[in-house]
Amino acid sequence: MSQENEYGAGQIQVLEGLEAVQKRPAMYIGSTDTRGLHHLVYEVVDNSIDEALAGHCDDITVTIHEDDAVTVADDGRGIPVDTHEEYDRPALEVILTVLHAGGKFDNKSYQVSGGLHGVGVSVVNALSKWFKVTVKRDGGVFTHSFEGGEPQGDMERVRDLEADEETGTEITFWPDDEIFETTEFAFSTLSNRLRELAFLNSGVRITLEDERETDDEGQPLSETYVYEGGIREFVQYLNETRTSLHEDIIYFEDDDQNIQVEVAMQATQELQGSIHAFANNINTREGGTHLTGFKTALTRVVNDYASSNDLLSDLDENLRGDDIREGLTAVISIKHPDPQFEGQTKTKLGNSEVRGIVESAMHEGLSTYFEEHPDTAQAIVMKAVEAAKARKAAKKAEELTRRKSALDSTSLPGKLADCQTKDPDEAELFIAEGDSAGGSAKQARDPEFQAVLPIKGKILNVEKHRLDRILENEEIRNMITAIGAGIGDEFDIDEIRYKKIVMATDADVDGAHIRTLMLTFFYRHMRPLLEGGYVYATQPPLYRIRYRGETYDAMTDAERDEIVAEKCNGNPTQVQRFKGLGEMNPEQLWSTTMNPENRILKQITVEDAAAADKMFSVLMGDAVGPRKQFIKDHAPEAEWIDI
Ligand code: 0RA
Repeated sequence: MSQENEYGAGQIQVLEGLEAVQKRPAMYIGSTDTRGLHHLVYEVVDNSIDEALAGHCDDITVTIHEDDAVTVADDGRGIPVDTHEEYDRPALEVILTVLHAGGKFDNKSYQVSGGLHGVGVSVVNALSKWFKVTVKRDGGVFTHSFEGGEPQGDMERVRDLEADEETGTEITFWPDDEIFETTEFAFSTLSNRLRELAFLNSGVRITLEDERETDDEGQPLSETYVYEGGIREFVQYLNETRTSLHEDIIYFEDDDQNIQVEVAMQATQELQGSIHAFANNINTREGGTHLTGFKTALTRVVNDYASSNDLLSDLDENLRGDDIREGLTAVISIKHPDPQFEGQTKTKLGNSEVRGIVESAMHEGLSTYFEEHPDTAQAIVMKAVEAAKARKAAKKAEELTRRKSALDSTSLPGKLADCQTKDPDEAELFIAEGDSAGGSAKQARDPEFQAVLPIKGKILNVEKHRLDRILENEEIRNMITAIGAGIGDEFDIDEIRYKKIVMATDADVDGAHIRTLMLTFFYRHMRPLLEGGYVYATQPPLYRIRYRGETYDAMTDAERDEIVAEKCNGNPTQVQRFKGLGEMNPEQLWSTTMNPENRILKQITVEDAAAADKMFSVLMGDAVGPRKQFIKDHAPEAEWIDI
């Protein structure tokens, strides 16, 4: 067998590797929807962050180009370019064409990011129409390019590295639109994650540029995140819109058995806690051993402090964990050489040794902190005592019975027009704003699988009330009973009666407000609904245009103008403006908003819990300044709230 043939055999193996990814992309990146699309960027950025954590990189730039190609550039050591012995090809090519090859480089064993999407850059290459890489390393500048994962020619050394030039890697890829349902990147999704990464890795400078949006001088929209204070600044940021109970941010760190632990926290006056746990930069939404260790130590230290300072005299029992966590903002971040991720979405940390390590770090750190800052300790205890008292009062007022009746789904609300099917996979619940839209929707629906629940305009702002008050609200009780899966800690996603819960609200400011109130409720008390992707919003058209027996719907003024010009020769028979869902007749409501054949529903997902928490407290909380700023920053898309 000639040398050439051997090389050929190697190539086949390479292609098989990436074909597996192309055949079953979801196995490698979770999904091919917008979430999977954004994971491509995170996958590359994770590699740059690894370089930063190893102390070789402090600047990362992510650029979204006009055609939705993305460039990630870093000043790390650069992907190795020397010959890979096993393959007899440049390591760069092997890393980009062989699954998991990146991990085979022994000197990368420090790697702490990854885990959830630590599948390797080759996966990004496999899922891109084209992929280009430039590496500065070993005294030279090297380039290579790929199409559909296949190398186009050989790696080239294009020039020598200038003496003062830094090493680094620059990757540009264009996601394959035949693989992904959408290839449009969302600035807000990327900015939330990149900001989070900058908080979690203090000192790393991350810039996000969007060339699709330029300012008056033609400069791309650009944001830079760099936080010397790390997760301390994260807590500060989360609390910008909350009223804190003490000035200082409590912070400590520890390193034990090669596991790094960091905790930052600050108590606030709010009712909602905001506790976020990360392992190797991954948001462990399902919690895990680090969170358990944190909670155990928190409850113990606060109770110890309270009893030894005689602060529990009004209370005939100890403080409970959830009393102490009421209104507490905290970020726990651990870095582990071999993290085990478990749970349905692989976002639960499983390593059992971590529990004790975090618990003792937290015990030691917080006890010391309390001794040195008695005012802060006092503020935290007083807030927890207040929460405990409220809890007991609520219990006395037979909160439990009320909760029971609210949960009891044997008696469905009178206002609900239920559907015939009892199969949640098929059943849809339209929650309609106002009695007139509700009435129209009841006539318009297909009663086989569509249920309609009308609710009165503005439901209660749940951000501002404890559960006992929330359950007194009839609209909220109706939603709980109709959905049928309980609420809060007792919410059981397996019991939901509909797998599409559609917020049918008008396309105006009031509609946006009501949507936000509903979303706040779902987010705070039925979060698995959002995490499972069961919540949707209608997107009714604004205009209906008729011309020569045809009808066209337009979502925006611009779309209307386009239709009038292009479809109606500038002379439409009729242009009807829909003011609200309530004004559509049942036929119009069916054809524009409810008929699965041609309606447009927007699925609401929670990509990032910390960002969502922050957004809800900005929009629904007490602080007026930040809310105005938020709406100003996000106008005009503030009308559409994406979490
Ligand atoms: C393999 C080994 C090493 C670094 C990398 C890959 C690497 C990958 C990416 C992707 C984007 N930026 C990157 N930077 C580095 C270790 C290199 C060494 O030991 O010198």
